[in-house]
Amino acid sequence: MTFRSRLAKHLARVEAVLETVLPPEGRAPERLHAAMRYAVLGGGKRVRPLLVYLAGEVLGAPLERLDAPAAAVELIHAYSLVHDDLPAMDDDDLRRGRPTCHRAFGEATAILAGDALQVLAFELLTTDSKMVSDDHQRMAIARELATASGTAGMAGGQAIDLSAQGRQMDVDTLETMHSLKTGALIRASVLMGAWSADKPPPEAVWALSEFGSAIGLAFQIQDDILDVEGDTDTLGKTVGADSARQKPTYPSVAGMEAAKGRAAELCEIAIAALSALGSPAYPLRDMARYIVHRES
Ligand code: GRG
Repeated sequence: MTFRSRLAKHLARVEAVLETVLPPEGRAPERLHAAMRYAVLGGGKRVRPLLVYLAGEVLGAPLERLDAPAAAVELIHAYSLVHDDLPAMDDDDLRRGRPTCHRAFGEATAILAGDALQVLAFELLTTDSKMVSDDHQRMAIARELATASGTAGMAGGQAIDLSAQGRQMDVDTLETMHSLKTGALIRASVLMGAWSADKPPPEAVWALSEFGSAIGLAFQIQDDILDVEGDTDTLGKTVGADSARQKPTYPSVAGMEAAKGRAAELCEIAIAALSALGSPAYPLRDMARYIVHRES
């Protein structure tokens, strides 16, 4: 199967799973459910769920075991985007090519929608009957997602980001911020796939963790590059928003050439981490290349 057709298959799968796990729009409270569905189902590349499927497949996990972890990580991601776009955070008007959730539904409903998406993710992980049956592995899956979302992950990275606006930052601090804010959830996606396999060998989990850390940071560096060189229509969000807010980004702190060099270097580090996993890991290698070459 080509990489492209594998991605198309997994994309269709996660879209169908998300459609089923979200509350139907006609169920009360209708406006809240409509806002949740708007935030999740309105496009997006689905990079994190794709990584759950691709990493799980490397270690032989059946696809139906990966559905709930894949949907759960996208629910958390969608939640983070809704809250990140709020007036108290980035105050953005455009997301995935249309008005942000608070622009479409109002601020209070957007906050609630984000909150409800977060708990729905964990409800899914604790109730899905098709996930891996080993209790320790199920706990590990929930733990990876929780840790990557909290103060040692997204929320912590966002806190550094908020305090850094308009200030100087060195490259090491910037990399820490990026690894927490964005990288942690991408690494968690890879590990949630790994923990879904039957007794994953510790060396394989370690290799996938290294892979996830490297592509997680590379993903945010490419996001910074696209904030300068991308196109608003292709990206579906406003280009130049980070520079306008005087946010430290890789190009603003280290220069564009260094940003591109570091993204390429991290891609190579990620691919090297996969070497012990052999040819089953080729789709993850292709995913690493996509992450640093994407235009949206
Ligand atoms: C949600 C736990 C939690 C805390 C709230 C708001 C916040 C704290 C953190 C923000 C994290 C955040 C929004 C990071 C940006 C990551 C990023 C590069 C988003 C864009 O991801 P893509 O390109 O978007 O995968 P699509 O639309 O394709 O899904």
